[in-house]
Amino acid sequence: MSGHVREWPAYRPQAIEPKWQREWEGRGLYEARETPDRPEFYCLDFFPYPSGEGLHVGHCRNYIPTDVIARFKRMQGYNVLHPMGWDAFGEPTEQFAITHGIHPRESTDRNTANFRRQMTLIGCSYDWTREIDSSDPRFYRWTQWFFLLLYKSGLAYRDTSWQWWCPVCQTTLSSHEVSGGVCWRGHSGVTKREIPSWYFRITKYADELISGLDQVDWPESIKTMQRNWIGRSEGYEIDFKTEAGERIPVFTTRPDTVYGATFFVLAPEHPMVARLAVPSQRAEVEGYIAAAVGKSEIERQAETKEKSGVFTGAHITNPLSGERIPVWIADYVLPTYGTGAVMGVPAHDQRDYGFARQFGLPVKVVIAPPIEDSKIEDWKIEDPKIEDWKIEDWKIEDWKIEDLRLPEAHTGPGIMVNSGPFDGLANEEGIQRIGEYLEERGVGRRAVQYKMRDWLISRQRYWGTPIPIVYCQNCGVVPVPEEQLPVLLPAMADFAPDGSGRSPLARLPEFVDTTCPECEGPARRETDTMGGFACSSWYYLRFASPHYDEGPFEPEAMRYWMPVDVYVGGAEHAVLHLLYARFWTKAIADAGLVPFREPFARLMNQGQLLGPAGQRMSKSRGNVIIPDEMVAQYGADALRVYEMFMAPFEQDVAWSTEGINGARRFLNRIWNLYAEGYDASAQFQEEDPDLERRLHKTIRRVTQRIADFRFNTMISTLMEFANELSERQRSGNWRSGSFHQALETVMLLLAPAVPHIAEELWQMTGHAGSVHEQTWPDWNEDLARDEVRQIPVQVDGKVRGVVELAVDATQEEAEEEVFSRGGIQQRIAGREVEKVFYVPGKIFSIVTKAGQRM
Ligand code: ANZ
Ligand code: ZN
Repeated sequence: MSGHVREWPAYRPQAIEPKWQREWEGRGLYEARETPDRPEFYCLDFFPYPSGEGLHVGHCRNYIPTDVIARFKRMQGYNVLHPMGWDAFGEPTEQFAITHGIHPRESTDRNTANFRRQMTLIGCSYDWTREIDSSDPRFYRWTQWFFLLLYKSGLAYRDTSWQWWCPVCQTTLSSHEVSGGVCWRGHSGVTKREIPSWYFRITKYADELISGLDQVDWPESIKTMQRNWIGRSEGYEIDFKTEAGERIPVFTTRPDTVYGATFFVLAPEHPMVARLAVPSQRAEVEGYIAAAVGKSEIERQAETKEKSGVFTGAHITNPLSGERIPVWIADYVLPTYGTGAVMGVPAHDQRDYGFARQFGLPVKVVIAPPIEDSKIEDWKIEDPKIEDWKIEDWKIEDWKIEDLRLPEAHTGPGIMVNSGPFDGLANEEGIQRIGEYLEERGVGRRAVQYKMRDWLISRQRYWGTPIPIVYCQNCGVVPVPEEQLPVLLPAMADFAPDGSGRSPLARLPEFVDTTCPECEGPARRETDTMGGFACSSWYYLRFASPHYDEGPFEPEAMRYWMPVDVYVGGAEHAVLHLLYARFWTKAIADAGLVPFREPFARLMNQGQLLGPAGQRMSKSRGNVIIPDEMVAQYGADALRVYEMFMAPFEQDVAWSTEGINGARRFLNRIWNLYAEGYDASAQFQEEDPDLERRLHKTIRRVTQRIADFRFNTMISTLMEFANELSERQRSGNWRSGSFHQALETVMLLLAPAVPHIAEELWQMTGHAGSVHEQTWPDWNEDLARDEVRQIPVQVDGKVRGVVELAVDATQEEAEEEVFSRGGIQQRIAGREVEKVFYVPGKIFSIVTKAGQRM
């Protein structure tokens, strides 16, 4: 083809990419500026722990899309803050250092250098002048400062009680970091130990941590996990009375079942246990307690396991029914929830049911299921009256479980029976009425309970932020004065824990022995360090003014940049980091230091990238693919295209070599388009209105799709348009002003996604400056408007609605449009969709599983 402006070499990303990376870095293109003439945009990745293995292509699914957004926003005229730093303090780093026999300082520096190199390699546009490292004294000085702030605000306190202890990590852990007896690092066998520890009072913010979720644009699944984690329960405390006249309150969410309590259970740790147990039972009770405290909460609460327990020999009186019921001790009742005591209602609570079964205790039905409830059949009450039951028929006080053959507790709604003056009420109403009644009689009150516990921050480990506290014989607990910060982490060659349960720092007298800041007498330093989640709870604030040394952040910079506009990372951080950071922000806001209460306005979680065979990428499976190799073979831009195109952003997907090959072919096609079709000197006479319309639609779609995190369809839009252009080139239909204009614009549209090839083309086609400093193209609404058609939608063969679709809508776009319609969703009504057909321009058809059977 003619029209060459100059000799075009072949597309060789390996030559182009490092050249531009050096050039951009040298020109400070990505340094975040705070100028009043532009709006700001803060685009942040989760704080990575710089592991020794470096990045694999799975991590790139996080860093590439955020890079695209940062570049896109810059071109849209924003001052963009897109920083990177290292979550270098904490357990993973220390463990790596111990296994590899190097000091964590050295491994951290080595690993962060490697991460930085790899991130540059894939074209990330971070502002490296703002790089931070949480293990750097210039950073952790402020982590300590925040500890003191929490301390002064009454949000940090020391407590000695049973803590989770991981025998492998050799440290105490927060209850948040333990699940099913396994610690967050994957070690099983977590037990409990009594070690004095520091806690952060996150429970003070429980309600706001729930309500604040309504103000942020986060995935619903993460919000739900946080709500469940906080676990707010509304209920009542009801006072039962011992023979000696002492009150023991229970916490219940079901006051409507109070007449159904047939026994009473105390947690083994309950303070009343010792006083209640009658002498003949005492030995058995003590034996039971000793066994119970060693078990994990999970073991104790498992619904399946056989219940264990022991009778105290004592009885207690139900304040409403006046019944005397036996008091038991059982480990399924936890000391840390509610009041540590429950009323056992076996007919309506599954755990109580299991307990009653186990020990032959009576079961008393007080909520009768609606007659149409199929369960009634299963109950097999051999009583003809059941057919047309009336409330009177349910006077079954003395029914034993043998008679009733209740196969399980009836936990659903129903009508109250056997409940004195409340008989006949719907149980939901009963909750209200019994609540009022309890309050009137002064034997109960409203109560709210949370599952979430305070956050234990002490770690008996070396590699962390030293807790800035001193213990003095005269003055007690003394915070280290601000001007003495940082309390430096001393160098230590042998920093492995020694099994004593104390921090390795306790072995250094020169660290431990100090003088009291208040009385100047002899004092000892706290030797525990803070868990790594302390650093990640505030690091995002530091990026706004990373070199500021009069405080953790410069107030002006804080107001300018925060909150984070988009925050991107893996879904595994749903509760720990993302909850802790919200808590710190609220505490900092209450101290009057920041004007916002939620740190992350929008959150997105990328899907996992699995190995080629669909398994998790891991060193042990040997299926880890690293970007270095892919970049060497295909180029960073091809890797970027493939990572975005492989699947919707949030979806898990397996790696495919064919896929990255395809991405590379796409870039070759783009390159050739310019090599053969770009003519800067020609004067074009002709117009191509059809191409112009397509161009403006492409601009609109690419713009909207980046903003919506639909990177895969953003790429396919670019591919379709490139095909369109190639098509015209092949048919010789390309010497128009419209074609030329399209080529000019496509370079800009490509720039965020494939920054290197876009820059090279920009330069090859004789433009000045960097393509990344250009303004993002606008579309003309008249030209971009889709020609639409009314398409009937069938569900299981019947037309159930009509949607408006662009004539050139793809199957994917059509599905998106159809399934977002409430009316269609109603028609499907929860049935599983089996197949979907779209006959372009004619009909959209949905076949459901149930529909197929019909
Ligand atoms: C009587 C009852 C009857 C209950 C019934 C439930 C159903 P959530 O929703 O999780 O807050 N409970 C209270 N304190 C406990 C503790 N320390 N250890 C174990 N269980 C405890 O659960 C509240 C219910 O959990 C409470 O309501 C109590 O059992 C139990 F048909 O009281 B319920
Ligand atoms: Zn002192």
